[in-house]
Amino acid sequence: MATNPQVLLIMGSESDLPVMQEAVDVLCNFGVAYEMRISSAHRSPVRTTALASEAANRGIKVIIAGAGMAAHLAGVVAAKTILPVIGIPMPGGALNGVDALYSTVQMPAGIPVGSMAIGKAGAKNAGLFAVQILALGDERLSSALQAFRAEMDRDVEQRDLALQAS
Ligand code: RP5
Repeated sequence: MATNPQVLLIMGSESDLPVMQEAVDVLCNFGVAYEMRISSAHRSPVRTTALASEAANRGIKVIIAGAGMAAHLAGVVAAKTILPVIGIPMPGGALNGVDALYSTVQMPAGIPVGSMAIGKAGAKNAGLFAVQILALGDERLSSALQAFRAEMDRDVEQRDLALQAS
């Protein structure tokens, strides 16, 4: 477990780990210290609310919450902290993540959750969005994000050049 984590990732179940790993990989690539926990809004509600309400005092700056099905985790976490909470709707279940998307994105007014897309793309963007928030006060992260964007741009150009040459 990292000392002085800046990002707290919470997932509702261990079954969410393969998707959450995408967010972790981004944080690792940008050298952002994180802590990852399993805690469910319905199976372990007391632990979940404690994790959320204690996060700011522990130096956490951003929380990423991933859950599937009737995904109330991000909303419950957001209700217990004023830190920005980024939600990742998990795929799976009978509706393959559409239920989790609606549950995460359709927060009633007053308690915002920044919802990402369903699944791995959403998890990757959650990691990037957390880095962007941290970059507001961190020149190193700001420069690293600029370099990341430039690299994506170069990659698209190279793929296009290869296509034209084929
Ligand atoms: C949610 O229910 C979890 O976030 C997970 O996405 C989904 C299924 O959980 P398991 O039954 O696999 O533990 O709470």
